Amino acid sequence: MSAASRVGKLANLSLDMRAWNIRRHALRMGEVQGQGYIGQALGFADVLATLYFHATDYRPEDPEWEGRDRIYLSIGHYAIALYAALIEAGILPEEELGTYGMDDSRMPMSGMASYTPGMEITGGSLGQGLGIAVGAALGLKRKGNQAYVFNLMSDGELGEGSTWEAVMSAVQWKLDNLICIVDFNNQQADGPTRDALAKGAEGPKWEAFGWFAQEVDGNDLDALVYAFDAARRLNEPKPRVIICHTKMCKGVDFLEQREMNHFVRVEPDEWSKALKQLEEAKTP
Ligand SMILES: Cc1ncc(C[n+]2csc(CCOP(=O)(O)OP(=O)(O)O)c2C)c(N)n1
Ligand SMILES: [Mg+2]
Repeated sequence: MSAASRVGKLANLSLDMRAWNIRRHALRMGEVQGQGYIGQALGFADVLATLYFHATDYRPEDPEWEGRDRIYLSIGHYAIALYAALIEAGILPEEELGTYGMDDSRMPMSGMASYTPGMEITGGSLGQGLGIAVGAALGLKRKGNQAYVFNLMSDGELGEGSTWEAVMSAVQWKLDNLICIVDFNNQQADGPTRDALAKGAEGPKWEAFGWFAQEVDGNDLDALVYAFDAARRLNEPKPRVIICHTKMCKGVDFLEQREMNHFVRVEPDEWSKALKQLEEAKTP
């Protein structure tokens, strides 16, 4: 089944409604714990909506279907964002979000493959995901499997040497079935990425290594659709990267304005304010 027909089958919702729902699921999960990596989920929601409702093939009723496109969450701390997308995609039930971060929940704070359907790898140690994705993409090619591997990583992971080893390896193996998505939110645990080591334009670095690179506004759904289509359709034997410039906490302005929003704590009375803000921003 194509992505388009699957979306039609589930419900004919637009991508911006999907992104809005992903943000709402994430806020509701955050409220369960009073805190969490909410900023990443709000900022990355448009990318996830495009990924799950435009760019990939999967079967919600059979998450391990051999023909599925693989989505690898290298950034384990973004698990709340992925759970929100998996709920929206029909892979996880919405009722379960009330268990977020609790003992025995299938939604632990850091993503773990053995706990959660649709969580393909156990990420979290920064810089590991792309290497795993390279191995998986090579394996799929050797088996003649047409699926793509999408590796979801952060700008903080650009400071890990293992990332760049994997970047070179992917070129060596001509992995045209590998699409790396970088969430460039210009934020790390202790401050802005641009103050750490990513001073220059990102695309040319990846191109210099031999990748097909695109840089887009990661909160612009039209730009994302175009970039994902271009990445899939490119007829050249090289891996592809989409560097998505996103805004942390997008959609909730009092959270957007916080300077340090790597891990957000929200006061009990602020959750309803955040949900209300999101509601007001919803596109009719
Ligand atoms: C190898 C490794 N070093 C350090 C950490 C601790 N850590 C977890 S998230 C994080 C911030 C990394 O930057 P990024 O992923 O861009 O952060 P965000 O955009 O989510 O604020 C750090 C240092 C880790 N998980 N793995
Ligand atoms: Mg970051």
